[in-house]
Amino acid sequence: METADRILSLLRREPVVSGEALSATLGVSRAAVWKHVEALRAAGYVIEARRARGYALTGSPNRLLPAEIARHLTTERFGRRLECFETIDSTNVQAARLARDDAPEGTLVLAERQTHGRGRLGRTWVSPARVNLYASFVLRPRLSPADAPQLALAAAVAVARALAPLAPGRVAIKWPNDCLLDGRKVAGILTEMDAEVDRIRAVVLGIGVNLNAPARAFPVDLRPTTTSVLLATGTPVDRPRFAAGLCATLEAVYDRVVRDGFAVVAPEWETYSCLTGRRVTIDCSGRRSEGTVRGIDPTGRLVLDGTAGEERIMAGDVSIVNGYQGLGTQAKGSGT
Ligand code: BT5
Repeated sequence: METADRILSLLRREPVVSGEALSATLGVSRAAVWKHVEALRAAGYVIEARRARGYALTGSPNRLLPAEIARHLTTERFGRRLECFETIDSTNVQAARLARDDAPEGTLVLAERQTHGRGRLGRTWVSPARVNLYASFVLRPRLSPADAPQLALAAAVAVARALAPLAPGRVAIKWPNDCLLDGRKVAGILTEMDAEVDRIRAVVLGIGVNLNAPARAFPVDLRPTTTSVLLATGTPVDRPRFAAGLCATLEAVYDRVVRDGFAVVAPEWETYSCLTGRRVTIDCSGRRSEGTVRGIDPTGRLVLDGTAGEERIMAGDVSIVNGYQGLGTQAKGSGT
């Protein structure tokens, strides 16, 4: 552990710690302690100097700093190896680089801001600085490449589980893997795969969640269909705690899906689905289907009562015929 991290953990144990005690415990000079305290303050920690008594930690930054995330981490693998960037092109691009360099499963890349945040099919993910979560995980599932889309569906369940306690009963999943809050998009998922014909080398699972973004952070044309947790609930999210919580829900859901298949989380997925029973149109690479959504099958395909009978659809963009407003789900609690 670095000296600054050790200072933080000592300050967390006692209301006030003297400079002398810090210097003796850490085996560094008082001047060095002071220098580290100054650096921690610059990083956003509120450390008060109490005259004749010492230092008191009275506030932590709402920033994606490794030490802040590690404090809340309860996982075995997910987030244990962690890279945090102030600015990056795309966390998915960096995670893919790490994957090629043999990064272990669960390796996590986070950034405070993305200059080229990516959505699916070449679309853009708006990534304002220091307010949201931009996360990419390296996964090495023992699944056939054909089953990889199930990972994105599973990730949507993990994101919904992480969000549900912040806005109970208001979080929904829109197939395949958008997360909505009060019917507006709050999170998106992008999976990218490096595979041979019959074997996955790595999957990069990218997750963007709008946590504390104000409305002005989004382009005007996106505002009617977009939200953040802060915008929807009025309560700011503790971002490092949320990041660690997402690692936990993801590890739990992912391990089950890889072991037993998507079918085991499909019922939970359904409790969040805002599409079941709705009339939709689905655009699947230029091919359009229309019908009423019946649900999801055990492999993650959307089951549609279409004009020409039942259809099972693997991927596509869904539009709800009567619009998004008033979309609810059957999920009432945290979904755990
Ligand atoms: C997605 O694409 O929803 C996947 C987004 C994945 C983003 C994460 S962030 C961390 C990691 N690194 C990356 O570079 N990407 C991943 P798609 O379903 O194609 O939705 C994209 C569309 O959502 C855009 O065309 C906009 O209409 C809308 N959009 C863009 N930014 C948004 C935002 N911040 N919040 C809500 N909607 C947004």
